[in-house]
Amino acid sequence: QALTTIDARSPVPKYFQLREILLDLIENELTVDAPVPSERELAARYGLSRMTARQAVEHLVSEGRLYRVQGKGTFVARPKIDMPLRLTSFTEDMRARGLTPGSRDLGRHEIEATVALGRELSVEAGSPVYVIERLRTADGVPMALERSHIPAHLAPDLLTESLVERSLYDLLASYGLVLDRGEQVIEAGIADSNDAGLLGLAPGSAVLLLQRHCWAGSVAVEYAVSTYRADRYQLRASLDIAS
Ligand code: 16G
Repeated sequence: QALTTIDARSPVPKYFQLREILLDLIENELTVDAPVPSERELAARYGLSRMTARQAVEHLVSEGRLYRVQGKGTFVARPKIDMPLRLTSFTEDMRARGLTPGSRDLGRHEIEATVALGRELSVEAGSPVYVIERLRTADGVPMALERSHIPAHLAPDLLTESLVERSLYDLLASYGLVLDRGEQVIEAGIADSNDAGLLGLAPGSAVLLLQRHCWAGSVAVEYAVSTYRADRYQLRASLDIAS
């Protein structure tokens, strides 16, 4: 069942060759949650040291292609959602993939903008701002926590609307706020125990921290601070030549 063999004379490091073999196995032969051979078996099968086998497996674990269960072994991870960096809503993104989007309401309230929040939304400190916190799900599985901040004067009564079944961007459009420009900052982060609990992750798991600013024309409409599961998402940007 070995797909290829390790070429000892190749300039490609052996662990990398094994990684390729394993990737081929993951993509073409094994299903999600299927066990992969142990490091000992891999080492024996491909004539490698345990160290080399471990290096290849560890690489794939850290990339999120495999996961380990203490005392049980190493298994094939679910492929991540490949999310293009575009100005789309969660609802649109999930539907485009044939997944059912969902939301759990974690809180909706009106606050007074701090100086910092005012700066993000181009409103004066003290201005009323709506905060909408949601747990976003795909086919019922928690994917992300989103905290959207929207200047209250732009969308009066927004908080009376349920956003459990409804897309926030659709709702904003009904106020005439059609988002046409966005900016996003992406950082690596670690889930704290609260966020980990909501996302169904072990505390200390890696997450993607996203901050998004959106505008409708020259009006700043949304400042969103989101936590996405790093084990479920990879982000894709298309790159233009810098002019
Ligand atoms: C996206 C945005 C979020 C926005 C939401 C609206 C990121 C990472 N995500 O998930 O800011 O609030 O879409 O989704 O910026 P909805 O229209 O489905 O409610």
